[in-house]
Amino acid sequence: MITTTKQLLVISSAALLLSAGGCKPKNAATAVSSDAASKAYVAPGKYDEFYNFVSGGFSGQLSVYGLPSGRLLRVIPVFSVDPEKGWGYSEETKPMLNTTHGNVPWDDLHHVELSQTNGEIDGRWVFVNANNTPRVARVDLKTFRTAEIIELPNSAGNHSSPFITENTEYVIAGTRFSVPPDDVNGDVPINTYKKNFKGYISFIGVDKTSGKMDIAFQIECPAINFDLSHTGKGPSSGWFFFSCYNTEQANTLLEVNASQRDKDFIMAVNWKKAEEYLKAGKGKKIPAKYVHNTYDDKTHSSVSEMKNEVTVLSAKDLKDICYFIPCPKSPHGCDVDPTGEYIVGSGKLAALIPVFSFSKIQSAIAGKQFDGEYDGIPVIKYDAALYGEVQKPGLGPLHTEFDGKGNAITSMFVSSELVKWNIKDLKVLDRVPTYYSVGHLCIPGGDTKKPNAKYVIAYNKITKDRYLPTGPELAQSAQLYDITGDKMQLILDYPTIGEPHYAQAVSADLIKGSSVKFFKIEENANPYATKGEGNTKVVREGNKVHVYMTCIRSHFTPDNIEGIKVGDEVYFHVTNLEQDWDIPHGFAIKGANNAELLIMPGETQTLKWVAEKSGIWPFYCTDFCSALHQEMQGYLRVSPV
Ligand code: CUK
Ligand code: CUA
Repeated sequence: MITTTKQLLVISSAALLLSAGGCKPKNAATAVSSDAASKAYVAPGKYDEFYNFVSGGFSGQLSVYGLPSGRLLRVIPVFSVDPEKGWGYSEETKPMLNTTHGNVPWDDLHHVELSQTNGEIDGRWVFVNANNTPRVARVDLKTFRTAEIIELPNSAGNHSSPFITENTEYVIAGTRFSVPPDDVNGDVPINTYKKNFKGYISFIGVDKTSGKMDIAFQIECPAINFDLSHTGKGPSSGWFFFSCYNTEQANTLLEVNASQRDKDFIMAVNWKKAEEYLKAGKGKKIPAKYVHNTYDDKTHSSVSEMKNEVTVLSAKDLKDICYFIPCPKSPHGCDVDPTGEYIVGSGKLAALIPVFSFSKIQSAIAGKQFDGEYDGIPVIKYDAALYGEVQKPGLGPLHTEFDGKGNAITSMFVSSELVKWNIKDLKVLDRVPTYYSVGHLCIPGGDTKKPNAKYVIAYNKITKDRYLPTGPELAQSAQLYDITGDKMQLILDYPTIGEPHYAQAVSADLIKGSSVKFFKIEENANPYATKGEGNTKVVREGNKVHVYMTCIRSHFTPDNIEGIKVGDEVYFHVTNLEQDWDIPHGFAIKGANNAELLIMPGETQTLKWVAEKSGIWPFYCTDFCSALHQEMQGYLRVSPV
């Protein structure tokens, strides 16, 4: 969540005022289940039941945990370089981080969304967003690697993403900052915000078979900040819901400006209707530059492509694709229940949780129960859309997930707790403390049609005294609760990598069977692949020297390289000849300032290295691969020109 210190002050003073809600945290002992250890215990050699994909926040990475053990299984670099995976250093992986701003090897990853078929997780891909330089990535769950990254034009800050439709037709992304569109000169006074700034929503089409993304179209909306979103399902299929803040359209968000209004909005988007308008030719092509990067598992390399235009629909001109619904005080989470009928808005500064009804929204639209328009977009009357309010749920409601048994669980940032409530009668059923200040929460499948409600996991913003001290900062923390009974029971704490915003979990059975164990060497289509030690060679082209090298337990071929001159650019094209699971080799050379390679079995990766000084330069394998790993080394000689 994005909260300034000032806002926090406002929230905590609200907390003091509102603390009559009876949500004082119980002490930890009562929250911990008496048989917690056995519930979280996965015996050595046994597999976990769930994969948990957890946002790494400002680490730019995605981490993968096993549940219920809380074991860290893997960290997947997405918007970051990562020495442990050799990601972003090789010539093959570098282009993945290209943008219109050059190579951007960092970002702030917030949300995680698993691909779905018929509204259920299908275990094929996981989509994640970059909040800073607006991008969406697709991670392939066969390889657990980033397969694709697409930049979003007309956007700045990509918080409200990636949220997907029931059959992964689209990944949807709303801009956090409204900005002047890319095709106009953006050099305008900031206080002309209302006039010159716009809020764009991107609809990224996803190919059913390959998963390949491209921007299908964008909807141009008034200058507003999109925060979070969720797709409709069942009756609300074809719709999308966004939380929006700053409906004051203030260009400075000091709270005097941004919290003037009693209510901000949820924006309901009829994307099926938008598709019809597109087909009818109502879209306008506008110039917009964005970069699209794809990694290919056959060439083991990535390509960057520059795109130049995007098709835009205007919400204002078309009138009936977007509707605003008032939602109390700075809505954050915007969550749709498994039936698709109920839409839960969570106003961070509100002392209640409004639940909207999709069928009421439809009747309100049909009967034009509007409270006028906001920048050309109809505003549905609050009461006309409202199903009801959860009263005094706790303080600082942020996000809601569903158990599939008619209940919702909402995270309360200010009162540090998870609150379970019934969707039909809106009564609070249970509450448990979190340690501390929970942000997102996750139930496996908890935002789909079919939740698998065995656990809920709280992702906390503050750790404080939960772990052994590690200096001024502690790892952020996740907490696992058993929710099979009426009462939620804490069973495990586990640290996370970076800030865990959203996370999703899925039954391991959906993924583990199709995991790639190695790449077939005969299918390796990297132009620099060497498919046998007999084919290794050193080729000079001017001052570029290509070393076609192989590695296999436990040697490099060639391992003595001469004939390199000062000033040469040396490209080590290293092919790992192993055809066995979990036998990567590494490659590093003394003084390499762009780090190392890590080459998976059957793969080729290239390290560029400039020979700056004459002398002898040792190289070696960085990944312990056999009893003779230490012997896996070689020398390169550089001579004066
Ligand atoms: S956000 Cu972090 S707690 Cu970026 Cu989804 Cu709500
Ligand atoms: Cu190869 Cu160590």
